[in-house]
Amino acid sequence: MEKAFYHDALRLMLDSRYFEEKTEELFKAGLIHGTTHLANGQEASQAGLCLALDKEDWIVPTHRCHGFTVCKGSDPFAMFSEMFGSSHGLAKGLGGSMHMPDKAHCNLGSSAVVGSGVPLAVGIAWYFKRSGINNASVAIFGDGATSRGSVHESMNLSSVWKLPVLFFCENNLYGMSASSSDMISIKRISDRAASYSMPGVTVDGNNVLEVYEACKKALSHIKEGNGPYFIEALTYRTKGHSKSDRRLYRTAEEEAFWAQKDPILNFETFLLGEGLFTEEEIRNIEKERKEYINECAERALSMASDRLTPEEAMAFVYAGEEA
Ligand SMILES: Cc1ncc(C[n+]2csc(CCOP(=O)(O)OP(=O)(O)O)c2C)c(N)n1
Repeated sequence: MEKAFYHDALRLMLDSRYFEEKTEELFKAGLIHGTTHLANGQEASQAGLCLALDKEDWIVPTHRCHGFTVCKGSDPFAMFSEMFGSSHGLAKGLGGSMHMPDKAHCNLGSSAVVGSGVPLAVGIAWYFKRSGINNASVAIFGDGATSRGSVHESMNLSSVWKLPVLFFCENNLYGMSASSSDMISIKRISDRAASYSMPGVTVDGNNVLEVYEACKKALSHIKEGNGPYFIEALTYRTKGHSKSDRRLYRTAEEEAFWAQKDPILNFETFLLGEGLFTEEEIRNIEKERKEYINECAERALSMASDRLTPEEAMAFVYAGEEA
């Protein structure tokens, strides 16, 4: 692997982490309203997946969408703007934290309805197959979503029709306060793939290289016309489910255990251990990315009062598909 690849992997994970840290700060300062779902701790699964995708492969993320959106290439300025409700946002300020579609970066955006993006990803895959386009679509969802009928129906139909879709399950061990071990009848969610005649693997979702390799393999399988593939990335969200969650349902020991599995720290230790980067290079990349994300946030904040007028908003909502 080239040094540039490792650099990209670190850069994407740092951008995602700093984006979440800044978002939390802005919420606490009362500058962003509504709610938000942070994905601190899940950066390896976001970066590993997006590094493996071609530019024209589509993703359909979940309510916890910031990291995937950053890693797929969206401009953090437009993402912060979206959360400020400004017209410079990805949905011109009408969507907020959970709704960040970005057609230019092949990201359909997400919905607050758990599991609802999965059939949409299957729809994109169906379009690809019918049109003879050799791209994949990725349905991203959490462990909680795997108990929803829409996920099972999507897996079944895409397998029957051999559609180019990657089912990417981020198992962060909880659906709100419900532990996946209490809510899901099997130990490895990826075992469900067998019921729908598709390959299913579980990977260390805190190891960016492992996620990347698994996604590369899955995407080759998919693009060779073999139908869907299922990846379960085992990870942990270090923050609460949403901003009001005090995490009373889990222990300090559990959180400490996962803190030492931090995907960024572990990747940096790997880069240093292999002699791929020096300590100074890593600190410089961290500094550069933090400054970049903070600058995007500040610029978005300085223009936060630019809003669509009610007439513009209506015209945008009811615009044709080219809008
Ligand atoms: C259909 C539906 N049911 C319930 C909710 C409330 N809800 C929001 S997020 C969430 C947990 C989802 O857990 P998971 O799919 O594991 O994703 P995570 O939040 O862990 O990323 C629930 C139950 C919802 N938004 N939609």
